[in-house]
Amino acid sequence: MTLTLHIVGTGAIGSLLAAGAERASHPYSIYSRHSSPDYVKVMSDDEQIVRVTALGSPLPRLTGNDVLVVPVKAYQVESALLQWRDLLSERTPVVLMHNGMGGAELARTLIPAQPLFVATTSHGALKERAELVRHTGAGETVLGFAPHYKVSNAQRNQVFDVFSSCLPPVRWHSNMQAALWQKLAVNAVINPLTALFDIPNGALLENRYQPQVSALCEETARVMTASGVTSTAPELINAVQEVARRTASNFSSMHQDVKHGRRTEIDAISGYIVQQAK
Ligand code: KPL
Repeated sequence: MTLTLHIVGTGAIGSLLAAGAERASHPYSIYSRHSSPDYVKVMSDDEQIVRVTALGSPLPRLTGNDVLVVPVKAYQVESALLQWRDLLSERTPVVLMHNGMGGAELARTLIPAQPLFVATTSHGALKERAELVRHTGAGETVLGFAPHYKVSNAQRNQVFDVFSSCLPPVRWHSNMQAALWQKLAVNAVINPLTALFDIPNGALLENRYQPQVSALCEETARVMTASGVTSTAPELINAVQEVARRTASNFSSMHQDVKHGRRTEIDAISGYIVQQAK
């Protein structure tokens, strides 16, 4: 059975997912934070445009034939879950997709009975204007159960199939805690440094930034290892350099947030590491 995809918000990744669903003719809805319908154009790297229409309120009631994906900023996860929790059946799977940590812990208190997954993607997407998202680079999506959650194989396969149709390629990860820490470590270096120095991701490969890159990786590897996910500074430096190379001309999401005077995800990224260290 194919699950209908429901996407919260018209952020860059949510819009990319909707465009993928539109292209694959996969049943989906995307919901705008505004009360009236909205539209977003998503431009792929070959300049093809897919237009998706985002629905406003009232939000629908979901069943076990639906999946709710929450690709919002870390600090918006709580309000999104509060907005949707009374509309979910106990069989509706929920997939969290945000930078930084803390979402799964929050979900455990707000929607404890829900089948819960987490996903990260290295596809690059940039919201250039309210109604225009650009797919800036192909990547892959990593999907798994949220830490301490486990659901049936049938449901796992259904959620996997949705992502395989809409945001491929998808890799199933049996230890998302490790995958999320890995992504967190990369974000904790690239995001704040690119925002502070006002540079694209690729500039971080220059020699002059290596002292900060090494110091952050050293510190993060120690906290990561103490939290039960063994890592070393050289491993993290390699991971950071690989992402910086692959997304060289992109501006990180935190660079964009600072540039546009928006709230950043620093608390869920660097703040989480500091909190774990304590
Ligand atoms: O996830 C990102 C972000 O900008 O938030 C990276 C991986 C750094 C790519 O820009």
